[in-house]
Amino acid sequence: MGKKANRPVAPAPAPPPAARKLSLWWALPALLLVGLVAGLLAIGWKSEYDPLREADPAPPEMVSVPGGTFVMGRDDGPADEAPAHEVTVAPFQMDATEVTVGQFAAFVKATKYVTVAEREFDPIKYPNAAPEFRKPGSAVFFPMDVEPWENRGAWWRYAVGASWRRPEGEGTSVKGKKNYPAVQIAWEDAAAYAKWAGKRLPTEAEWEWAARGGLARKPFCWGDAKNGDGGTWYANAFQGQFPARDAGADGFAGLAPVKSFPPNGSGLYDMSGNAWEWCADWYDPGYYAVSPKDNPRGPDAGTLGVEGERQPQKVRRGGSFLCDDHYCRRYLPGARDKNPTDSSANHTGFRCVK
Ligand SMILES: [Ca+2]
Repeated sequence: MGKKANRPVAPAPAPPPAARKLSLWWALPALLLVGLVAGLLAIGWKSEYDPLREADPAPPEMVSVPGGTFVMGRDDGPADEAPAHEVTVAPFQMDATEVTVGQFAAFVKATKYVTVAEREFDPIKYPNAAPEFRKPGSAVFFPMDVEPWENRGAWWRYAVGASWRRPEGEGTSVKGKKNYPAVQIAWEDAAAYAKWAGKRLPTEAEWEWAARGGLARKPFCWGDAKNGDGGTWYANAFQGQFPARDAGADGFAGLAPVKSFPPNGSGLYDMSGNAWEWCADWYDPGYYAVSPKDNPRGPDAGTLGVEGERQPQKVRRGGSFLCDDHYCRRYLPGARDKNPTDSSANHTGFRCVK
């Protein structure tokens, strides 16, 4: 009995081998995974934000835009272009041209996407819409003999049936225009295309850096010469008396096929004129005063009521075939414009980056 009493207490039974295996099974791979993700994030973060990193080779429809630092905006122009401020942008790739009708048609064919302009009227979203806006359609430019400053925007009409397929409304088409920029594109249409194409819309800073094509603080994407000086046309804009009659001295009254004018220093076509191009950024007229220096991505939201905005707006850049030197000079690389995300018109398209 005494022997029995002095027997050492048996150790607690070991956990079954299966349980021990299970705990080791997740612990080691989990640690490795955490380490791997942290490492990849660190590399990705560094490469995305390093302006000196070499640009990746571009696919055929895109060009590589190197990173760099430039002066964005100006102090002697419209209030929303001030203050001039230094911005650094990392390298990226940009579509050499505005997204064409042919490219947009491929997207629609693949996805059955319906653009904002083609959608049935939504009385819940737009309870106060006037009767004429209650059919699918979009804004179309109609020439008229008015003094533009006293009749701002009077030349825009809502055309029933206008869409990227029928840019000027019922009875018009894009037949034979595969190489024209796709227009009547709302911001959300552009964003949907970009996502499908594995791309994204450019930030406003990327857009302006690319538009300047390596030229520092020049008024135009191509330098100092005025459009048409010496008979050389650099951009598809408006000649003649705006908005009554586009004389088309640059060869086009209205849109032009992409690549109809020479590229800028970055190898990009139509960064000035032809069609407005949507950017990723929300619009805030005071953003330049608070913009970070490195890779600015715009404010968190669009402003309301600052300039009479009833909806938050996204930035668009580059001007269009309707720009001229008297009324709309916004075909300059630093000029800004904006519109609500659901708005479209026959002078507004886009291009993508990645
Ligand atoms: Ca023109």
